Amino acid sequence: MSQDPLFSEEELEAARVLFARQASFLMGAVSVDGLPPGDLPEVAFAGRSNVGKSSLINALVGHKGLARASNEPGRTRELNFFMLDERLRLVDLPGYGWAKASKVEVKKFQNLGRDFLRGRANLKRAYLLIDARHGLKAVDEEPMAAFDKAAVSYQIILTKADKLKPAEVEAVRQRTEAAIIKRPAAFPRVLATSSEKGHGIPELRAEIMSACEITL
Ligand SMILES: Nc1nc2c(ncn2[C@@H]2O[C@H](COP(=O)(O)OP(=O)(O)O)[C@@H](O)[C@H]2O)c(=O)[nH]1
Ligand SMILES: [Mg+2]
Repeated sequence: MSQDPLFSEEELEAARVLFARQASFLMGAVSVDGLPPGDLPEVAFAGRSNVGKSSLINALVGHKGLARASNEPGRTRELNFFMLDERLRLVDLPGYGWAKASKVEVKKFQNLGRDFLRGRANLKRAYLLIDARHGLKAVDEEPMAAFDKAAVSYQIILTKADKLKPAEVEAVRQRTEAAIIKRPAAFPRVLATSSEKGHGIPELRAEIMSACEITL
């Protein structure tokens, strides 16, 4: 896939080293009253249920069971915090677009996500995951509007790139970049990833390291 190199070899290597360090599940929160202190930089992952949020977190830290372990029923409806190297936290936001969730439940996840975004000064960036096979859908409008409203800088990540041909991924990537051009808080660049094959993972690690202003 023809993504121009964004980071130097040194930056990619530093990010690899950082993400190879100790990663652990910290806690799940069902309301913003029970959050960890805002003393460390955080990045959050949002997207429809099944888009690949937990798999992406696992791929980033090279630890297959990390996010999966917190994936028991119920857990996917919480804010899940993962600690990396005692220096930053990865936050798995509740999935949206649940076909079977009631309206009341949907509202609850939305409120939890929204309250978190609004009040989290140490949230450095949000990543909105979109299935590369589907591209942006009407259902993704809601989180984008929430990020724009809360002025949380966010970047769109295409997931499951291995399910398409490289040229198809590139077409979706460019189409998605064109679609978000006027979004005030959206990062203009869309990154294609595959948690399965590792595509785009080194670059995403470097993006996160840079967003959190971490140096080794
Ligand atoms: N082929 C492929 N499958 C993936 C990838 N990422 C996730 N999946 C699959 O998609 C399904 C949902 O993934 P999961 O990480 O649980 O999604 P979540 O609900 O957003 O946390 C699982 O069956 C994963 O194995 C990927 O990069 N490539
Ligand atoms: Mg999950």
